[in-house]
Amino acid sequence: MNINSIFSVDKDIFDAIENEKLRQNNGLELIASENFVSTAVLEAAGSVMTNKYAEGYPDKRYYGGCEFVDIAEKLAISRAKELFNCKFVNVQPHCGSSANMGVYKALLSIGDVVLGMKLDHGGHLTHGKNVNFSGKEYKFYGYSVKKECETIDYDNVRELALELRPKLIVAGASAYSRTIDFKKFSEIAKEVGALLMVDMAHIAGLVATGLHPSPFPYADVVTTTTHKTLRGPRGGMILTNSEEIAIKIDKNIFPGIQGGPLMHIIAAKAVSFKEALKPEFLTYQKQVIKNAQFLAKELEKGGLRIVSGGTDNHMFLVDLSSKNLTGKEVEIALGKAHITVNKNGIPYDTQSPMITSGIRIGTPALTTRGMEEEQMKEVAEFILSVIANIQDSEKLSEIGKQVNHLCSKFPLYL
Ligand code: DSN
Repeated sequence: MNINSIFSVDKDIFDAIENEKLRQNNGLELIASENFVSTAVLEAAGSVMTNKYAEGYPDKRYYGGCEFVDIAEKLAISRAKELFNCKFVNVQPHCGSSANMGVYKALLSIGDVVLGMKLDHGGHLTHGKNVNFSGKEYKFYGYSVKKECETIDYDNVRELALELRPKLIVAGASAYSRTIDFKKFSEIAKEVGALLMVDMAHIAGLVATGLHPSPFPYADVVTTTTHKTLRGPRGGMILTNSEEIAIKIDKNIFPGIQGGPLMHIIAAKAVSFKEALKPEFLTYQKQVIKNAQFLAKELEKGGLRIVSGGTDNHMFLVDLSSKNLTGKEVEIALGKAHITVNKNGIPYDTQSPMITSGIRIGTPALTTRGMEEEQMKEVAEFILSVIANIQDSEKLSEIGKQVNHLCSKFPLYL
């Protein structure tokens, strides 16, 4: 048995990991869908459970030797049920896309009509984009946000639903900073005889702590990732209160679309759910929202337009068009100053998705580091200064040093 460390086995990967650790440590991570897991979650994700095949579900496996991975999966399920107050949970989806695929396969037939949020209005690739399996296999139609206030146009959702009679309505977003009215979605779904799926991937941590209204009891089925605001390992999960739907979901995840579950990741999910059940997690999520609202205000004071005028959650979009800048160039310039964001289309964007007029900013990761409003003020100053000096490489590297200094006061994984 080779018990050598990664350092002696594979120096290239060792270096890549160390450099990634340094990058995470030294820079400001503002990607709204990213976070930093605890050492306990990291340990479970890097554990020997990666070695185990466990096709099937707890106590009903196709392999022997599953007694300990069964403990992990049962704990992940029971903790998720407690966290989200629901009856059935499947913790096996490898990611958010497989969770969504599992639901579509369980509830739809190829070619069925589905209504989801337009990607360029804040939706997700798996909510019907034509280049994605969802848009290829099902007839997805997109609902919009209103042009004047950039919030979901529920009248448009209802009109489309009445006209198209979808089998499923998908609520949930990847780039939407306002509270989503799940009750309204469910009223529309009921009116047209559709099922309602909520993809709460971005806001799962807020839902778990009651800071965003829960999709239950309104949704028939809920999907999420586990690594965003929920602060678990990368992965997906499906939740429902309907036994009939749960049975279909289980069959469609395994053996439908996946083989052996990632037991090390399921163990890490269980650890993160235990953490999320603690009172400190509520304090953390409250600070995530406070930081996002404070940062958005500071950027607004500095002359940037915030899409929809602010945020109710962990993220917001910045419209750069009045500065005659694109999301692409600002993402690159911020990167030079060790600030990581992603370019993002804004509603009714005139730029292509590879260029965009906006950037998306989220506070879950910086809040995990312990940063609060005082630091958000500095972060806003850094961002505004990068934008004001976008062509000045020397200034960008000077800001980068200030960023490193701020980060050194909030160390990660040391
Ligand atoms: N969930 C997306 C994001 O918000 O970054 C990626 O698929």
